[in-house]
Amino acid sequence: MSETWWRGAAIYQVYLRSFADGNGDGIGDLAGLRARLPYLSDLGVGAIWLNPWYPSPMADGGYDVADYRDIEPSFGTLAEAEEFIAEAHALGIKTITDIVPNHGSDRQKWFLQALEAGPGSPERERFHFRTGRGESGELPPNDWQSIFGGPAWTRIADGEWYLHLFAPEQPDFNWDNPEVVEEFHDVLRFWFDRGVDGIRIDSAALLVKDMDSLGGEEAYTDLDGVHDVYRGWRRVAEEYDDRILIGEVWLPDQERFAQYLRPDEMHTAFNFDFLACAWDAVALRCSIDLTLATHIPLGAPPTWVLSNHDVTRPVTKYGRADTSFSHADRKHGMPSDPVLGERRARAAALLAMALPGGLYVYQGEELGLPEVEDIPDELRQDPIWVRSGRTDAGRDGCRVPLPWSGDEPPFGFGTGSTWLPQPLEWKALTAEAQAANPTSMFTLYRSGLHLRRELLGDGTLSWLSDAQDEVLAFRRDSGLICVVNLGAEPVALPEHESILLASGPLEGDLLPSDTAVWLRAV
Ligand code: TEU
Ligand code: CA
Repeated sequence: MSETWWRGAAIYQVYLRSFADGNGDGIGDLAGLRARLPYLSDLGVGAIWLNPWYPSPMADGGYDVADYRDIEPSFGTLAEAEEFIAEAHALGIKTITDIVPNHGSDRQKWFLQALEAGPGSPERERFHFRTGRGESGELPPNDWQSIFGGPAWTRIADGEWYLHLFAPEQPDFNWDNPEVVEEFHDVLRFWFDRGVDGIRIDSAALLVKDMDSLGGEEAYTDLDGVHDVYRGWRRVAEEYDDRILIGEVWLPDQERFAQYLRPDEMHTAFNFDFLACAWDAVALRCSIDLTLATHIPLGAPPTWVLSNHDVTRPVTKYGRADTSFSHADRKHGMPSDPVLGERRARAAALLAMALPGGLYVYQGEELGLPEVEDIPDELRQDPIWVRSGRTDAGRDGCRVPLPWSGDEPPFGFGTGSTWLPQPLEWKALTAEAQAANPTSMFTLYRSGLHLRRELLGDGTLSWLSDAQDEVLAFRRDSGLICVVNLGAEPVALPEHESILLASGPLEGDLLPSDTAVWLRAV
């Protein structure tokens, strides 16, 4: 693949602890992933992005990193990670790993040293330690709130407080400290030296803080200094051939978002606007146009994300009366029609796959897994569940171990019971059952991803429908036409030479409601 492999790639997201278990302890691992590489190759993905695979106490599913230069023992060893990278390369699949720069684990060596070294020490300067307010410092230094709920400050034994934008087990690094900057350059080189092709940058718009600010997002989101960090990272990436930086940049303002894609910063970033958008033709058209207008002038490929490990599974989301998504309201418990949800999720998949640029597929999306909403309370692991005062069920429901084969749990995931329970109904959704079924979600994804390699990916589109239509129709550079009917009534297909793929059955020459089709133009 060329230097621009990533511009149109389909990147498959592996949440390792729920992908496949190689040693029977109920936790996914590198052995399980390596054994399933042929599955990913057959599915037709160009790259694999793995959520954090480093040693971690798992207070936030691995986003609390205890050692940036090693592998979590329950996942395997560094040697196995290197073998995995080589095996993926042999299949033409790139590897992307996740770097978490905003915060480390409270068990990470620097934080332990900071606790030991005491107030005023250079070790504490690598974090945000402060004295508290009130007569004896019993009140936090300011009123900033954690993104997971509750105060963003925790007090330690000697009376100082430290800042954590997420859980208390995730102390924030001080990005004004040159040692922090240097350390992460070195971590990037560590993984690039081991053959990693790309880095996904966690919570990329945070990092730099204005400690004098009263709080709210503007105190720690998208401050100007953060761009210096990524300019430095880009220079490191360019010491190597063909390595990329992918930002997790949640910013509603597209102009601010675009700043991260300047030629001396990140190569690409997730487009969450599309993910958050409701199943509505006018809204989707708006989101697509805005995305294209943001990316094309910068020369950056747009990206399309239908789901990830932080959001509600698409078949559940699209089966609800309100089909939009926001972190502020996950709509847990809102009824969802599974038939309608699957129908729309299939159409959405063909839409996202046909759009110009890069595509992200989160494990299980290709199996049409629903959100698991009835996980017993005592088994829930997401810190959001506890920190929100149990008002937000959190993200465990999209992180349940995958069903691979067989009639009962653990459905070929491994041999032992899984770390989150799998619903019995997943019998019908195993990869094995779906691979044998020509109309399954898996078969749709596999066909779509293979055709996409040939005919889609990076490039441009021209609209055939109007901005106010209930039908989205566009033509790609290769002559492929994608039509999605979001209206209630069937519509006539445009003139075409042949039908390449459809998300559901057609009614003769009519495209039914909530259905998408790929056509070869005449
Ligand atoms: O997420 C960053 C983030 O701010 C949101 O996606 C967050 O999960 C959401 O606002 C909660 O409602 C990244 C990771 O993707 C996520 O899994 C981690 O928990 C988070 O960073 C902290 O590292
Ligand atoms: Ca295991």
